[in-house]
Amino acid sequence: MKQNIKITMLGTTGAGKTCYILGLYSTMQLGLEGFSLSCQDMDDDLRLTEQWEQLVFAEEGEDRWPSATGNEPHNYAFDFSYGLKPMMGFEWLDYRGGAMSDLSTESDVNTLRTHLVESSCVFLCISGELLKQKLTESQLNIIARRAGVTRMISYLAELAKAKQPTNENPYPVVITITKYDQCFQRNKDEILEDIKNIFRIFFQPNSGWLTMICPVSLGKELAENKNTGQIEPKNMHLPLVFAIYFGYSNELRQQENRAKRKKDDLEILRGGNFLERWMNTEQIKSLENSLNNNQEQIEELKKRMRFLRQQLTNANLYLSGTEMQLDV
Ligand SMILES: Nc1nc2c(ncn2[C@@H]2O[C@H](COP(=O)(O)OP(=O)(O)OP(=O)(O)O)[C@@H](O)[C@H]2O)c(=O)[nH]1
Ligand SMILES: [Mg+2]
Repeated sequence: MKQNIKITMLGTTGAGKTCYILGLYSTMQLGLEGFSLSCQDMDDDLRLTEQWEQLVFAEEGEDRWPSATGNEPHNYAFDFSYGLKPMMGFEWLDYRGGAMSDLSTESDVNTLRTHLVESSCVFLCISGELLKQKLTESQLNIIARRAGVTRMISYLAELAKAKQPTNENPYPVVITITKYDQCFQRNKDEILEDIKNIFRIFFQPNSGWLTMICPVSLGKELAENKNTGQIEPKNMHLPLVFAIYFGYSNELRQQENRAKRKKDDLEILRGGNFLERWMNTEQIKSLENSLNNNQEQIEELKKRMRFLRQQLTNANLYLSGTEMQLDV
């Protein structure tokens, strides 16, 4: 079994992290466009299902919502599948947003930092509640602080040191606008402009961040009344599809490097004189087989990436600030 990739969502307390993972799991548990999600640990399934049912079926009122996450973070491990065939495993940390602005003497702060530095993709969570109106320059600053963007940037600076993103080898980030029902009445392009101004750092030339801006919501009726509105999740799967796409993209790069090394080795072995070639027959054969194997895996990865990419054709994607589309 392949190793799980890790995904971290950064966001302050109340930004909607726990609700996001609940919404993501429950919409994908039954399958969405052929994709599905299952927990690697059955107890996690119970834990998530219970909270979800509370949200959807329990009596209306404040109690339907999960409580704020305590200082014991919970690590979930999921399998992302297509037609029930596992495509990739990933780990998700549900932690209290307060940990983002605590000293590193708190134990959950270190759990979060370790998870983040090992992550293949980061989701930054900003609540639609903060984007209800067009923001002036001075409001932008206040909102950025309220959304914890300054802390996010410190965390990402640490990540950038570990990953060294470049335009050739960019690092994927999803800015998820949670509770989008709260700002739904606004013009989307205007919201995108506000987001780019709040998260300016990701939209700089040559910065090497590949950013997707993605609105998500647990239901549009929540805009009217969050305690009685119907739960009807929107777009929850898209950030995950993006993260899995880049999980594959990393794997593809590794496979391509391996194939290249094998090709070089083969060339040297085949370049020998008759006697040398005869002596290396076995080695040449085994390298050829292993190269074929690599090439099959490369084709399979590309196929999966093309497939995931189809889900993202309407997504708002930017490489170092320039709007772009994915290609394989
Ligand atoms: N209108 C609306 N409200 C939402 C939505 N999702 C979450 N909320 C509200 O936001 C509150 C906080 O969400 P949580 O997911 O608990 O926030 P969190 O980021 O996990 O917070 P901590 O655990 O304290 O870090 C919920 O209790 C809901 O009241 C949504 O899609 N729409
Ligand atoms: Mg929480």
